[in-house]
Formats: sequence, C-alpha cells, structure tokens
Amino acid sequence: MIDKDVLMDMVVVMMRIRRFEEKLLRLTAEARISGFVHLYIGEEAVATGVCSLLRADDVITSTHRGHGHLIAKGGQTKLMMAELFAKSTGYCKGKGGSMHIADLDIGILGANGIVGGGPPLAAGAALAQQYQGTDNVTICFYGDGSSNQGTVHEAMNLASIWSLPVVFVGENNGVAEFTHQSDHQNIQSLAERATAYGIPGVSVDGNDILAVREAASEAISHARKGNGPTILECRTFRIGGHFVGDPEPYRSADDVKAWQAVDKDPILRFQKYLLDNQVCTQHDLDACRTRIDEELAAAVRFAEESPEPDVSELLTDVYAN
Ligand SMILES: Cc1ncc(C[n+]2csc(CCOP(=O)(O)OP(=O)(O)O)c2C)c(N)n1
Repeated sequence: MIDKDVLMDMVVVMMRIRRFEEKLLRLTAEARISGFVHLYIGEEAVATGVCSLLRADDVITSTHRGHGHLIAKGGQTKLMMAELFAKSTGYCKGKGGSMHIADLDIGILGANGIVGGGPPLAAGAALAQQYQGTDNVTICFYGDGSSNQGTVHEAMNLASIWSLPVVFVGENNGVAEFTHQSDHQNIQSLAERATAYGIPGVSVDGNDILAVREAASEAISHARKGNGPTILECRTFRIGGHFVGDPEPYRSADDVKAWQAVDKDPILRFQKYLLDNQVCTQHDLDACRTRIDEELAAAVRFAEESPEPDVSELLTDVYAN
C-alpha cells in the first residue's frame, strides 16, 4: 500500500488540476482571458501518477494540453494564471500564454504549441542527464496524434540507441484534434511502436492513477539505472473539446457522459478508492477542495491586479528567424 500522505498528495494534485481548468472554462466564457486554451479535464491521472514519482531535478516536456503536466510537476497556479491573463507577473511575463509556460528551476521544459515538438527536447534533456552522469530522468508527455510526427520517431530512435533516461508517456485519448485514432494510425496501442525501437512498451488504463503510478515506477527506475527508454501508453479520454469552444461534431454527448461516471472519471474513481479504503473521509476531501478553491481565487485576484507588460517589453524575450 502506498503511503497515506502520498495518496492524499496525489488526490490534491488531481483536484487542483481539475479546479484550475474549470476556472479557466468560466474565465474564457466571461471573456476575461483570451487565446487558445486546451483543457486536460479527464486525463489528470496520467500527469499526476507519473509526476508523483519524480524528483525536483528530474525534467518533463509537455504539450499544447499542458496545464496538468505543469501543475503535477509543481508549477505555481498563481504564475500560470497570471500568464493566462497575459500579465507581466506570469511565467512568460504575459507574452507566452497557455502553450509556452515553462519553469526551468523545477524541471518544466515547457508546454509546447508544436505538436511533436516535445520529444526531441526530451531526448536532448536526457542526453544531458546521461552526459553529466546523473541518475535523473526525463518524462516526455505526447499524444496519439503527435505519435505520427517524424520528430517523435527520431527522438525515440536516438533515445533507444543511446539508452537515454527518458520515459515517453503516450497520452492516448483516442482522438487527435477532430480525428479518431483509427483514422490516423493502424495500431491499437502506442506501445506497439516500442518494438520498432527495441525498447519496452507498456499500456495501462490511464484513468486508474494507481495503475499509471505502478507502470511509471518501473519505467522510471529502468531509466534511472541506465537501461534506457520505455514507451508507456496511458489510455484515457478528454472530457472537454479539443479546445474551449470546440463544437465537437465528431462525437456524441452520450460518449462523453459515459466517461464522467464514477468508474471512469479518474478523480471520482480515485476518491472512491480513498473512501472505500478509509484513507480519508468525505469531509477531508471537501476540505481539500475548499483550500484549492481559495488558492485559485487568490491566483485570479493576483492575475487581475497585476500590470500588463509594458510596451517597451514588446520585443524582449522574443525569438524569431
Ligand atoms: C506541427 C503541428 N501540426 C499541427 C498542429 C495542430 N494541432 C494542434 S493539436 C493537434 C492534435 C494533437 O493530437 P494529440 O497529439 O493526440 O494531442 P491531444 O490534442 O489529443 O491532446 C494538432 C494537429 C500543431 N499545433 N503543430
């Protein structure tokens, strides 16, 4: 049995991710924030289960759907919120938005608007970890859609031949933007591709945080010992649209509803496990939710009260060819 404090930390992280994004939904509807926002609602067990095993000096690469990865690795909701409000106190001084949030001090190499952009960064980070003789690992979150990008193949191949300490965590939510997995690749599981690289490939129920953690634990310790990469597919479901405002013509409301049931939704499911096993009470969970909501209300206040970037900042920290 995992330590009670670890279990409680995990449920709090999952709830923080969910409540943060539910707040973003409302803020977008009220036009208080703008720009594309891709929500992770329904996939929280993946980032939380994997990152629960990481040390502060391990690193992650993320995707366009990155809020969950960032929060699970210790990103501050206050600085994330300010960035989403395009304020100068945000992670990128208000000039990056949702898809560029990074915090190098805690090993977050960044969300990424370029689909398939994360894996080459992950391979590079893992090469640096290996070169410096550390036992650190890199976690590379990527989606089923991105798995068809050439960059992903190149990164996995290099990671394999050089035995780099990286775990490729494939978040298979069954759909790439508006295209179902069966229409964009002829495999059932992202783990099948591991055979092509001669590395281990594992597939788990990504909505079961304990299954994610157990499989990730094995893949991470394999990488820490210098044995190279693993592809870990986590099968999951995105409960919201591709982005906030997606009319979702490619699926039915009933399909989505089925994934919100207690035996499917990763948070309800884990909370039920905690209650059934007397790890905590409903009162404890309610208290956690209250604390998270207070933290997020303070984050919104901080963002709203922060100044916008000054016009003189327009061309600083911006790179272009
Ligand atoms: C190089 C590149 N091509 C296309 C896009 C447009 N795009 C944004 S998200 C997305 C689908 C990504 O699917 P997946 O990797 O499964 O992630 P999910 O959205 O399901 O989390 C696409 C094609 C992009 N941002 N970058």
